Amino acid sequence: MHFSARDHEVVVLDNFARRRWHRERATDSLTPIATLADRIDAWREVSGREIVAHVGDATDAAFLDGVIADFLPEAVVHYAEQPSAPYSMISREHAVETQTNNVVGTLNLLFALREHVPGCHLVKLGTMGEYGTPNIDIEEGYIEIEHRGRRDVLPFPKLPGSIYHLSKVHDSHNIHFACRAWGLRATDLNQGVVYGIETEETALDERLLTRFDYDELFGTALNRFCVQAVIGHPLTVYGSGTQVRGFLNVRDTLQCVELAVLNPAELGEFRVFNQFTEQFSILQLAELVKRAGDALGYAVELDRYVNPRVEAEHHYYNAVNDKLLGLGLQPHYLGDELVRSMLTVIARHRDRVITDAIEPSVRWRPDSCGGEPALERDLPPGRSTSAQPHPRFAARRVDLPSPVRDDAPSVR
Ligand code: USQ
Repeated sequence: MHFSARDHEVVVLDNFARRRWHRERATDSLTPIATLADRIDAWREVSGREIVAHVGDATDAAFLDGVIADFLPEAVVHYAEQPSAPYSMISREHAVETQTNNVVGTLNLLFALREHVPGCHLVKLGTMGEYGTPNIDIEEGYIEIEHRGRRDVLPFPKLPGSIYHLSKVHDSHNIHFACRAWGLRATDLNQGVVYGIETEETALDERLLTRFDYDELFGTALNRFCVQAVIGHPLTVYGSGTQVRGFLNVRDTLQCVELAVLNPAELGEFRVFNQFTEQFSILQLAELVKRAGDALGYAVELDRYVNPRVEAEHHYYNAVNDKLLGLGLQPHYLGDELVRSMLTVIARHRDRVITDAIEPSVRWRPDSCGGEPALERDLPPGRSTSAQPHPRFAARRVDLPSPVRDDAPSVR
């Protein structure tokens, strides 16, 4: 809709996987999502513009080839991936499905572009989670290294934190190779955690709403906290909450994709942009939601959960995000007012909240947590998981809340 509104000719491909994954888990978007056909009709009514839809799967080579050969796009925005870290960690089947969907879908697309439109610009949704949390500044895709007296600019080291994040690392390597070997052009948008409900276009008509997930699998931290505040569920802070991530408003994701498309990579170039606007710790987000919620009369509480994931909680984090800003990105920053407005929109849909979908149940190390309480405060007196790590996983620890480390970058 964002591109169509700006007079681009748009074709959309969908296999409705997200709807299926939600049905499988008995969860749903907070906002009601119309069928694709109804949304296209609504967009035509509201804008006078036509979006053409093809229903099919990116892992189906014949389908993808057919659409690409017919439309001959100047740019492809590739969003067709299973995007949830916890979903990919449920079971072997979910891990295999995630990597098959993501890696094979992207590989098919690379071959379709090579075959039919080698000059087309691929704009691929990557993730900041490809880098993990190294104890050095995170560059945009590449790092200059001096090693034994020689220098080179090489891909930035990757430390992905889930099978899902790994799938994006594999994609990055495949796309980079296709640029080097076949001369394709691509931009990898290494996106941080997205929050927000509305975009300029979805606000035009209820039938154009985009999804807003708050469940354990597809909901991201801030969106989840906002729904929890409205329904009176304590905010589900995992571990100490001192994990730091890059975040951005959903409106800014559209600006970023547009900027990437309008300023294409060179032929043969694999370009990486870090796509986030601010860094926060999870605890800072929870405190922000508490403040905004309390101001609206919700009595917001925080609960610290034994972290279901394996991730560093006390760590250095400073990621570069100059490239999109250099192209003209105008960030919408996070603040009390924005959170209050999210809470207000969420309250309109609160009857749709499926409360069973909120508690975390997927654990990165399932066999290490049998019978262990979900909440830190339910652990036996005097024991925290940091005091007595599971013998098989001595690195696992949950500490009392503490501020972001002194040497972490300042946060807005
Ligand atoms: N977290 C909580 N409580 C919750 C949910 C999450 O404390 O209820 C914590 C997690 O432990 C983690 C952080 O918040 O430390 C972020 O988790 P998330 O679920 O909001 O986001 P994540 O799993 O990292 O994945 C999301 C998107 C994914 C995207 C990624 C960007 O689902 O598609 O790639 O954000 S990034 O985080 O930079 O890798």
